Amino acid sequence: MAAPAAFSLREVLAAFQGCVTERREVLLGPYLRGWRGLIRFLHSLGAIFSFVSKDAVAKVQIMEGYCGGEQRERYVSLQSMVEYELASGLVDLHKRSGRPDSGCRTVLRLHRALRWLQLFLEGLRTGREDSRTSVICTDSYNASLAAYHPWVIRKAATVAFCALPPRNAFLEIMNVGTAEDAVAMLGEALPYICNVYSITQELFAHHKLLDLP
Ligand code: 1PW
Repeated sequence: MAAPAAFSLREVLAAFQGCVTERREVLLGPYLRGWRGLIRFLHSLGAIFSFVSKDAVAKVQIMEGYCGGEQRERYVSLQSMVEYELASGLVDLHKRSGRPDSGCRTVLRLHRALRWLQLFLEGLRTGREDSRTSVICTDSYNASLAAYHPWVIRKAATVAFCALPPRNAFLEIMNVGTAEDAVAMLGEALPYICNVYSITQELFAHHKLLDLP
């Protein structure tokens, strides 16, 4: 059996780079590949992060089901998904009704988490060498995803963040080279994540989907 390819965060971030088309559509295939890679990365941070990754795994699985299902051609991009699910009345807009989770509400959760990732990586990139990863992570979480989480999840997340390694060790786990190489890679890759985030935000805002239950 071939050894698994060395994991590098560079490839994960490249998936997000490849998911925007010339017409500013966000392709679900590379979007989910990016998430799969991020989840692998979270696993490499240790068991304490498995509760963080578990929900992301569940969300990615739901989306992979749609992307490989009967209506797969409707799930090529976020734009085609939104159009299809809204036109077919598949999205619970006010209250969950017990129907299967829509692609729209599922992607919305990943989208909010992507904002956290973006802020976190940006904080890591611009942070001083001696800055604490756990503080950067907590600050970025509080400025984004925390607003959508009940107290008990916020608490558990904050405890998990304390287990993060120091900044330079963290940059090395990314497997991009030295800490300086990792910082340079983040500088290149982050604009692509930002772009995916803002296109999705615009699309969901336009269709009033930012508060889906
Ligand atoms: C080191 C930084 C890495 C950032 C990776 C981002 C992973 C995001 C996963 C956070 C999950 C926390 C626990 C789960 C909470 C769910 O209740 C919540 N899901 C999310 C993604 O926020 C809401 O999903 P629900 O309950 O409405 O189906």
